[in-house]
Amino acid sequence: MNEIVSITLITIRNSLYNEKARFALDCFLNDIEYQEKPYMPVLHQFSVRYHTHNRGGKADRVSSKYSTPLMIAYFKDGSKQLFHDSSSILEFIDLYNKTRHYFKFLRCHMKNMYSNHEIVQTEEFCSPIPPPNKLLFPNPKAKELEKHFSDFIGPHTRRILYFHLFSHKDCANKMIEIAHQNVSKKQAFTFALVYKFAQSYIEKSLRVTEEAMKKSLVYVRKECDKVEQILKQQKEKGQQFLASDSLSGADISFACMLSPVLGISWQDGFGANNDILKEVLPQSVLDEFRNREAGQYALHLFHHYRGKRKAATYPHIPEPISAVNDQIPSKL
Ligand SMILES: N[C@@H](CCC(=O)N[C@@H](CS)C(=O)NCC(=O)O)C(=O)O
Repeated sequence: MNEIVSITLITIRNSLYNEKARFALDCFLNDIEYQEKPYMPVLHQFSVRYHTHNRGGKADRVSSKYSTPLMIAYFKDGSKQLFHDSSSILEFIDLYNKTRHYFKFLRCHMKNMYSNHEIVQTEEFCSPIPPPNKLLFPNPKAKELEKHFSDFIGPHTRRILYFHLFSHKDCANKMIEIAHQNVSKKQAFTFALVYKFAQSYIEKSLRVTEEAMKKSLVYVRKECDKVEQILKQQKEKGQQFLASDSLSGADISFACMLSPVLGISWQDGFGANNDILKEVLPQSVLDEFRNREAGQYALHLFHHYRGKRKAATYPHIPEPISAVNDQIPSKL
């Protein structure tokens, strides 16, 4: 098996889709170090173009062909593979884990077959497929929900957040401050020169208008209703998560896609410093989503399952604190 030796992740540091990739890497591939190269919007394009020889990936409904996350996996045989989309990153992690488990299973059996010692029954020995709690996609439902949340919640929560950020009276300073908290000094200074262009690019490409934002709010509310319904059905089956009895890609995707309207930051477990976003989102939005069951569920996932970053990142972001807020039940 061609093993991964290292991973580079090109990100827009504060983005929800990038957090989805980090969350999955930190939880499901935490024995492999990855280096994050964080960018601010617009400046990310230089890095994506550089690593893809200007070709980029594939544009989709919600992003351009130069979008992030871009993951580069370097293998033992010297080859590398590029992944241009958060869902394909999650699929790859899942496939990689299944493959290496299968190889361990084979090795284990061979060892037992050819040794005179007593048979050792390890976890790998029992089945060629890893246990469901080691899988991002333990069943087709997990995959379906993961994609659904990415396509139908992410674009709306992102628009809501950008609308409030751009209409804030101190928008310019807030944007520059976010840059100083999340990317290198040099990049933050460059961003200060281009933030106006970044703003109008984002406004146009993501249709950040008041009318669209209001519609987005309605969509997100409906999606939260659906999630609450799923959680209820899962509880009736005795399962605590959205697609199975353990954390899956569906849960990670939901938590990350809802995160912009929760004003989530690293104190909550998020892998970037988003403190300022809490200041720009209206209290009514924060209260609404943080207090409803779907929001509590997303916060619960960040607090208890986000996992720790293995690789050192630059600039340094403190480790997520899993301090449990009184309002968040430890078990839902
Ligand atoms: N389908 C993509 C969407 C990613 C996406 O929208 N990324 C945004 C950041 S939130 C981005 O990089 N936008 C810049 C661009 O499209 O050039 C995925 O899931 O990876």
